[in-house]
Amino acid sequence: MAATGTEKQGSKAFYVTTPIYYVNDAPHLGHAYTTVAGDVLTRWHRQRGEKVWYLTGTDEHGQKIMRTAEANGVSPQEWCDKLVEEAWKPLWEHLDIANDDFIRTTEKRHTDRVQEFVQDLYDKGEIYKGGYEGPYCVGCEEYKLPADLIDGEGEYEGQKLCPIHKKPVELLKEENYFFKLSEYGPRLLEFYGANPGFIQPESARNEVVNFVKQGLQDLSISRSTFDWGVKVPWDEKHVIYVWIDALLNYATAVGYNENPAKFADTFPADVHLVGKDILRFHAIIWPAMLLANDLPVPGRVAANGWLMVGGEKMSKSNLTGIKPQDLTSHFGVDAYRWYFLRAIAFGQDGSFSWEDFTARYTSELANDYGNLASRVAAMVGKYFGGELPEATASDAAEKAVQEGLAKAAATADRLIGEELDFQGGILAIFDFVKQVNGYLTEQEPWKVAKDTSPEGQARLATILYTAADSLRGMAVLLNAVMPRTSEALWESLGAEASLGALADQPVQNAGVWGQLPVGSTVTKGAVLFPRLEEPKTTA
Ligand code: ME8
Repeated sequence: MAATGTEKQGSKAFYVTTPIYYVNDAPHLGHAYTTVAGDVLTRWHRQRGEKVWYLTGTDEHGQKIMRTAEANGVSPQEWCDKLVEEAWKPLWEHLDIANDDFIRTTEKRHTDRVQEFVQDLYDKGEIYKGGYEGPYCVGCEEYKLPADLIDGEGEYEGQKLCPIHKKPVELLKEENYFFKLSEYGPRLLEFYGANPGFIQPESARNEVVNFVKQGLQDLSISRSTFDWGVKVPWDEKHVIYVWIDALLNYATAVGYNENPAKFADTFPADVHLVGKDILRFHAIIWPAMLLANDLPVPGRVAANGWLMVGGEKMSKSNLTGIKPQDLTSHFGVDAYRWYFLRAIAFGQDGSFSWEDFTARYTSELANDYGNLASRVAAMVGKYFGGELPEATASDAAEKAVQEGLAKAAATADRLIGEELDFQGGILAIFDFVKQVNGYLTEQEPWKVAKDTSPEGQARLATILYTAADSLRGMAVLLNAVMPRTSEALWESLGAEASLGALADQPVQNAGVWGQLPVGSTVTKGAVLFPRLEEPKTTA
């Protein structure tokens, strides 16, 4: 966990969350996708000098976890402890996720506050006792509407299946407590209307609005046929429904009812990142819960699309055996962080293949970016003994590069920092990488170097300074996405000594030309993106 940048004190933090993931199994590529996106977004904002809070964690109650633990012959708590410590936290560390906190729903700081929140709603008359009978999907931990189910085939012939998990639903009949969700439809629609950016992308927003327009049903918020959960405070035969418990993590983790100053400085979230499977929980139930308890609602719920394999949503059951670590050991952690955000438009579905990753790694990272960095460092070494020369003979070609950097920086800041268009932002930066490669190809510094006249040497110095300051800009702009290689490039440019730590470079100023001081010691560091070992195929 690393907090960097110069923080503005006394202001509300830019607060970003991931879903808290079920710990019935180890994390897979889909979980890592959302978590890396949040990490890039929060690193970007930290590097703007903003105060930031990035939260992730684990969802540990409910029937799904309980059954998994039973099947493995351990208690649910033992199961969760093991998975969190041996699988979840280590992966986030491995992927350089700089989260500020990690909340587990079995922690007392969470369970006590959940009870208080639900008790408050009960005292306000927002909760009543009733009965419910309906199909339940344990995979989703959700009562389903009969109309949403699909007909089973093959081994499930004659049964009704959950459309997401493609597994039979269970018919449950229970006495439950209900939250008066149905009363919140009009307020929610008014809120969506007044805040058109609340749900992202647009298609997801329309789906939610149409769903609410059809009329909401009250929500069962307790379960009484098992006990792995937070007890309903006024009726201990019930446990609180796992989704109510889980959604509240976003409040309990930042001091709800415990640390008013922290809560005021952090809550509500500016961005809840979610997969589109859980959008309705975040865009309907969560704001309704908050409105019911007079708490502020979040700024934005942004849904990412599915990572697909063989045309199916990548899930714990159809992972085709690819773990995040299989990819990082082949491509490296930075390339991994970059690839999914680069290859897939955020909000859209996208497929993974070894072939596509290999092709993009080789052409964009190794050839375009990595080679540029090593060529420029090598030439500054060869022609100027590693001491960055001054640009005294700039002309139109240099001006175009300077403008290219300013444009890339402004575009990336808007797209990554504001619009969560990671692909667009990364592309803007890599267009600039291409531009600088084109500039060197045209300027041919290796030929200019043969001209030993003062004019020739001034041109050579100008070309190399221009390329080196461009690399300085790239290191700053790519630091949120690829912190390790950006750091390596920063070192190779000798920038630390004069400009200070890379993470302290304001990303919104990355496009200001000429920051790398003349005289910086440029060294040829390790290759940023080494040649890949034997090719791998998806088939
Ligand atoms: O839903 N493609 O947890 P979960 C993209 N505990 N993203 C994917 C994905 C895929 N194929 N598969 C998973 C839960 N994800 C609840 C959340 S929050 C209060 C409670 C990501 O372990 C995506 O972000 O099933 C999705 O919403 C999340 O993992 C679901 O994780």
